[in-house]
Amino acid sequence: QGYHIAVVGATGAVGQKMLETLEKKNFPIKSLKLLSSSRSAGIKINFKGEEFTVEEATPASFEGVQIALFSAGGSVSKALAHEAVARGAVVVDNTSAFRMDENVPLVVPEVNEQDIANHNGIIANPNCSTIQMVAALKPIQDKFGISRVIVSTYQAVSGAGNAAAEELRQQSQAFLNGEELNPELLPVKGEKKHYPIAFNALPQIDVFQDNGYTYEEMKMINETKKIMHAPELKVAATCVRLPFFTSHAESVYVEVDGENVQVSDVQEALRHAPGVVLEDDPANQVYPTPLSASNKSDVFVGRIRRDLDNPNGFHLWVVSDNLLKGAAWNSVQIAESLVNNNWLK
Ligand code: 11C
Repeated sequence: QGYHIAVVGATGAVGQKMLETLEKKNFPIKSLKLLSSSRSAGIKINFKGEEFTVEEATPASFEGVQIALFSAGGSVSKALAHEAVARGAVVVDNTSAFRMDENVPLVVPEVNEQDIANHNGIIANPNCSTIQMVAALKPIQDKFGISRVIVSTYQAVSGAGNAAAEELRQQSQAFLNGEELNPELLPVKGEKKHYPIAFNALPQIDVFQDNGYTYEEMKMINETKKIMHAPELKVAATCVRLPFFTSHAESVYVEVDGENVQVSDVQEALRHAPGVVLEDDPANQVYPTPLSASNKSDVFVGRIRRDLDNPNGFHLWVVSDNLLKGAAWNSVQIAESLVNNNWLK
């Protein structure tokens, strides 16, 4: 009973969470291959009490694999995803390699699960900051229609990988000891300049595009329109990295089409939405934070209030674990949907 599964990028921040999630959700597995770049090959990983040795991913690794969960960076996906598909696997890709490809569904199951049915072997998992925002926007779109979204993010360092988390750890200790910080990685590995993340805020996630937006901001803009099937939706984003480890938080401003929509209507729409938990009680200081959302699968929403100038405008605070709903859990949900709907083909 179960499926032949491969996890590509098994030693990375998201790969580790994918394994934890497969185990926790008891995904039906007949065989498991843990794959990576040659750099991490040979590392031993425990899964359900059994020791697995990570192997270097090659085209031949995918013989007999039914579902391959990729999270080893865009270049690995570009090199190997089609090889996996050619050998009969369905790929759930957690990188940006194929997200905007019109032949590749880009899926958050609570929003557009049905798009999975049209896959051609690859299904893309969106960017973490996009996933949590569209999960919160979808119930509002369904009930009232939406025309404009403006988001500012407060993103955890784990979004940039284990090495970025380590950089925050080391710099925090150095800062408190009054030592030099020596930033080497953030905001972007490979960029000319680096800035300290400890006790700081960096308004750059990923590289700048010609229009002045960063790639992270453009991902939020373009992916949101694709997932929500709303090419005309107006979206603007400012993405900021902050010095905490897990969960992204977002201040989301949304304009609804419906007339006379009340805060309680928006709360009601979100209260019953799949994968969303409403934590919105200012009188009792109830709202989500990155720490309260960490290690949980859901998207948490609070601080819902009407704009003071535009009666159709609402402000929301949206928080979710970037490595779980933002990556590993969303990928495993897609795999579950493939299996449960008989969409493996
Ligand atoms: C970050 N959102 O926090 C990014 C990480 O396209 O899947 C996820 C990158 C991606 O740095």
